[in-house]
Amino acid sequence: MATRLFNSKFSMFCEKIRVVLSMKKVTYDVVDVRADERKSLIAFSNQRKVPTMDFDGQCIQDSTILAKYLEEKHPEPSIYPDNPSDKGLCLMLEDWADEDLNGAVMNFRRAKDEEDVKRAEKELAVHLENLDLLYSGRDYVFDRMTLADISIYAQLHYLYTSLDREIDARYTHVHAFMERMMKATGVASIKEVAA
Ligand SMILES: N[C@@H](CCC(=O)N[C@@H](CS)C(=O)NCC(=O)O)C(=O)O
Repeated sequence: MATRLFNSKFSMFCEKIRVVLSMKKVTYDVVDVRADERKSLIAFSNQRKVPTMDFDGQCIQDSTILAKYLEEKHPEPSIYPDNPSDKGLCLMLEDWADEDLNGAVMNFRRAKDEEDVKRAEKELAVHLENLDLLYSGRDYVFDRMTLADISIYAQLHYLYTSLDREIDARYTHVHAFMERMMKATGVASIKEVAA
């Protein structure tokens, strides 16, 4: 019996969960889904998406559900703020990062020509401007690192690890945030992913 993460190294949603697992010091085995073209993942879970986890035979899928499950199983340190109202905001930001910010980042992957790239840059710039304001004068969204920061970091990090792109230097607070997150997650270079 074991805890297993069906993992794809460069998936932003897998990175999000790997950071949560590391924060909570959960030990687990990694199944690289690219090694067998997802055959063992499909055999275990009947679907193709990662992150998927195996908790002694119990299958749990989706990074948001996994984060909640891990928090229940391993409450310390918490990935959510203590205050219920802040927790609501944290969950909204997690959802925003997973959906809206992810959409803006993935536009680069889907881009077919220079026009598409220009449109993607414009859309991402709106989010980066907002994030730069959000992280001005504070290290994290709340008083310590929470799932809001982890979710935002995982999406932005994908620009470097998988799209060979950089965040414009004018977003100084976003850059400082990325540096903090790299330090906290043990990532030595921005092109590396959290193990
Ligand atoms: N909402 C899901 C998104 C997961 C997701 O989109 N995973 C991608 C990799 S980043 C995947 O496995 N895609 C394979 C497929 O859809 O066949 C989550 O939070 O876990």
